[in-house]
Amino acid sequence: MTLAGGWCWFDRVEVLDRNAAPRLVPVAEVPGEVLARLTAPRPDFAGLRLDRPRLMGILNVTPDSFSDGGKFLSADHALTQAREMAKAADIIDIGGESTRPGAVDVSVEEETRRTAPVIAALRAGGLQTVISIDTRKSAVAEAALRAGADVVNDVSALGFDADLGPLVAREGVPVVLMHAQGAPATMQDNPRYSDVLLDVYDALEAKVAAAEALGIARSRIAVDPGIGFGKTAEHNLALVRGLSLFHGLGCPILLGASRKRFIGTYGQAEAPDARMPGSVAVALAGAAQGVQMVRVHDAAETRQALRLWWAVNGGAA
Ligand code: HH2
Repeated sequence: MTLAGGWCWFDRVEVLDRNAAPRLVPVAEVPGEVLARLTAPRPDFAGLRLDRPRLMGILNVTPDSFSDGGKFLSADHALTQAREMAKAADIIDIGGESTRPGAVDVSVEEETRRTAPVIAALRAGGLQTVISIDTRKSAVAEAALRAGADVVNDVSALGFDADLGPLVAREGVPVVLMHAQGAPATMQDNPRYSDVLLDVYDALEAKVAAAEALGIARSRIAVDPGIGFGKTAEHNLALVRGLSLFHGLGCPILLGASRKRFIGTYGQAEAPDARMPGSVAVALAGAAQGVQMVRVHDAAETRQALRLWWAVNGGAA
């Protein structure tokens, strides 16, 4: 069977149960509706076909992001970086508020001032790459959409600002719903799960249902396990290992592991900008499980790695 109409296949399914050991069963034993969710080709996302892994390049227009904070705060630097990234990325994700552990909140005015003019300038300059706005706030998202953004990427999965879901529904734009446990300021204080993979799955399932109830079509929703958002290094590793489970939600999956702390932990790379190789390794691990989109700082390097991974595995040209 083909996984999500993509480039991976399977002939068995692992059944996970909170109260029993995992067991492998042949596809013939899998209920029809579960199999349909796992196999159905995903609709295009923001006009992108999901028949191969897509790259989302990160552009943080912030003074304090954990990895690229302060580097692209001036409009000139942001524009240069976005144009450079567009050579390798399918989507450019623009954010004006750091959500790193312990980050402080930014006002709507400041976040809008950082992001909307950059998006407008990119569009005025003729850039056609899909742009997502990385925000939890409806006013910031609205200004970004007016300026030419195509996608809303919300690390709170529409849980922070009650007006953001209705805005997404009204505008008919695609949205990324990311799982997070707790608010950025405190989320790394002793995060706990009974079973991290199943807890995140169930939480995302509820978020997708809530979004649908607001009138957001499932075909416009992508899900993201939220690496590093209220998770220990072990939690992150368990989520990356079990990524293919999330295909059961019937939505495209986005994975954002780039340069995060667990890459430093397992990769023995203290400085965030020394974590590119480990980030590429995790992006390839995602591609191997059929993850349709990976969010990265190092777009050119990840693109090269994905091209080779694709060619070696016999992917279509
Ligand atoms: N991670 C960050 C921000 N936005 N969005 C999605 N969908 N998935 C993620 O994993 C994700 C995200 C945090 O990383 P970064 O933007 O590099 O840092 P900061 O929040 O410090 O700006």
